[in-house]
Amino acid sequence: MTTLHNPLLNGFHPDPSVVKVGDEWFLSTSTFEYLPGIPIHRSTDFETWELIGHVATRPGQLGVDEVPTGGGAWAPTIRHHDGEFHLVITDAMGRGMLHFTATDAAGPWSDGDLILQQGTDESLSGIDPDIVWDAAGQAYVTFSGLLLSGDLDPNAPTHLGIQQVKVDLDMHRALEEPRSLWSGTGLMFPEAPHVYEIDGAWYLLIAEGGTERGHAISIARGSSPEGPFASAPGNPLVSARSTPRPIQNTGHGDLVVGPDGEWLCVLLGVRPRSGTRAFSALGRETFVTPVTWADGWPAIAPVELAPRPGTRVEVSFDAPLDLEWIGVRRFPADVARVEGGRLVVTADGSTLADARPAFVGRRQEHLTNEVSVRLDVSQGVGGLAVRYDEQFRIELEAGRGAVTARAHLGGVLQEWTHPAAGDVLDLHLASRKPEGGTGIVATSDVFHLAVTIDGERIELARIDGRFLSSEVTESFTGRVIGVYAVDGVVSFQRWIAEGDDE
Ligand code: 6LW
Repeated sequence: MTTLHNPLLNGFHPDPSVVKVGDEWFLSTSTFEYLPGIPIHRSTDFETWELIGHVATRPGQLGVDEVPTGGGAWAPTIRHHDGEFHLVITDAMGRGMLHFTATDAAGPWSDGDLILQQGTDESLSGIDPDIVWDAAGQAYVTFSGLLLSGDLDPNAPTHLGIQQVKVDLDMHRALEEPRSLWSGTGLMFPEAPHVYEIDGAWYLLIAEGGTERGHAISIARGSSPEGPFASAPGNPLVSARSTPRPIQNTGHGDLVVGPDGEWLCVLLGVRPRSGTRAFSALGRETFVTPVTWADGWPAIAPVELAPRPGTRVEVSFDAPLDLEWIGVRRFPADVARVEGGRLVVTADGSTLADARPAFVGRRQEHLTNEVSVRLDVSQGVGGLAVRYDEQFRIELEAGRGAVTARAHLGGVLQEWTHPAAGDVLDLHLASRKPEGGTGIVATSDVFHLAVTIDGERIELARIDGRFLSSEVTESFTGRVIGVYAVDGVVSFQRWIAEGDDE
């Protein structure tokens, strides 16, 4: 019997899509402005998942270098057809709606072709594309008709419901104007469509209600990939809204047959904490839940929390960076190099307030977590930071004889500084449950920022963690903890990240 760990993928991995190929499963998620983009995880048992590569590993595959926060790689669909992996995705406020292919899911993937409207050289307008083929091999792209303005203005998008076009995949061009399909039970933001042929019937699965607490999954059934689709009597199939469940915002699902031959649904969710469970520090993660069928309709079980044991990651930089390291609108290799057992980051005039900082990091994967780095600031200034985006970030910076903790919270800045004569220091950035005596209670977590100087650990600051949560930042991503340089060259000798979900 398969053990369904939840989260299935810890840390910000929203909008999951999964495909079964033989006895393996391949899962893709959104990455927004981060690079490399669109990770592919592989499993042979749906329990252990290995990050095997990314779709976007080369400049130009995505156009994220100028996208606003939260733009970029939104909501892939991964499928396998005629011996090839296919992935469709919208590079929001970047290139547009794209189609990638690969013979090996680990890559290399193709450069990515725009899926063009009929009669123009413009990309199809919409998000959350899905791709499916009928028995004759005709490809259908089904998507959420969201018209995005140039910036991510919540009042700007116009929702046109769920739409579909037949596509000539050789020409990467729609063969018709978008047709509207069933678009849910009337909740807001019908999106994340997936079309399946199951036991001779065609199903259209969607998310509706918005990716926040009202998120839900609904389904409809028809006799053709084009519909018409009739709504399931039990819609919405899953939603955590108004429930006390520890996993909230459940929605944006994809169906697949699991190792036991039973159907499963992977979907996004959050693990909010605080007195009213208001703040989701890690952002939207990937979860999984069982699906059963009756009378030709699926029933999706509520998502049960089943956290994996805590982890400890120790990196001594004597080998190339592993695939978990990501950069902000730039590739890690543009920012840092591994040299002589150190990770060397060279400042380029940018700071974490800029679009493409000299920063490379990893997702925060645990609700209770501590990252420690040993760095040498004899040639520069830099440190350790946790970011949601340019406006919401916390820095622990060393150099020029001092260590400074700095909280940038939506334009409000507070700093704490301590003298530090040495060049080689240990910096510590921890997320801990709120505890009495810190004066900060009823929140998701508390950041503790400290430095070890000559063997003595000195705490500089404690900062309420709520400000770096997806609800406060309204950022589609999640916390990313990394190293950076703002002047000269900073070399990092060791990275230790450990945490758990207690
Ligand atoms: C994704 C869409 C959504 O494309 O957010 O809120 C977008 N819903 O399904 C990014 O995750």
